[in-house]
Amino acid sequence: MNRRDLIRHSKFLSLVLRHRPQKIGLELDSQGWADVDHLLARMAAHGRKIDLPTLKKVVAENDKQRFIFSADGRRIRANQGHSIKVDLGYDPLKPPEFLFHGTAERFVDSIRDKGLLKRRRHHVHLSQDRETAVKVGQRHGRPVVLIVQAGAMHAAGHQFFLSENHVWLTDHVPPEFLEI
Ligand code: HQG
Repeated sequence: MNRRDLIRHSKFLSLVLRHRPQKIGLELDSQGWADVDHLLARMAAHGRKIDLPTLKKVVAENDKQRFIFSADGRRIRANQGHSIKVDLGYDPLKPPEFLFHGTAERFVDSIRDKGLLKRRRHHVHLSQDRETAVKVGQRHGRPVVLIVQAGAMHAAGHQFFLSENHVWLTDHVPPEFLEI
């Protein structure tokens, strides 16, 4: 499978496992898991037929490890990034002193005013390294990297979670904890 196909399959999985399972009549449980056989059947029924080895390859080679199989290999879910309501079950964790958020220049004034909002996702997404934040920001336009005073936020009672694929998640970053 070439890189283009990998990306195409990954985008489709992101769509149905994070945002619109109903597009193919897929059922997710309350923690966001889909039965693998059911997923493959629903994909096939909607002109997106792939076999199990291909699905495994898409999961294993995904650049951000966006998806994970359950220990028994029978279920699959997205590690983060959902807009539909799911309970990922991550435990609150003490974050590093500083985390990074990549955004676009045109959002900065509003962020300075309101802080970082999760908008359509479940959480605000933060990274442990600046390089990742630059890439995330580039998706939206001219990138700007903001430094989040995560340690101070945590000390003030804000909860943080770490996804399976190492994305830090929190509900809202008030402007006073941002270095812009
Ligand atoms: C911005 C991708 C104006 C925020 C990435 C961002 C990440 C505000 C955009 C993950 C704002 C939301 C998440 C405010 C926040 N005023 N704009 N007050 N507060 N924003 O895509 O963080 O490839 O929902 O800065 O790599 O960019 O999908 O969030 O620019 O890990 O796996 O509103 O999604 O991962 O955009 O990206 P998004 P994000 P995947």
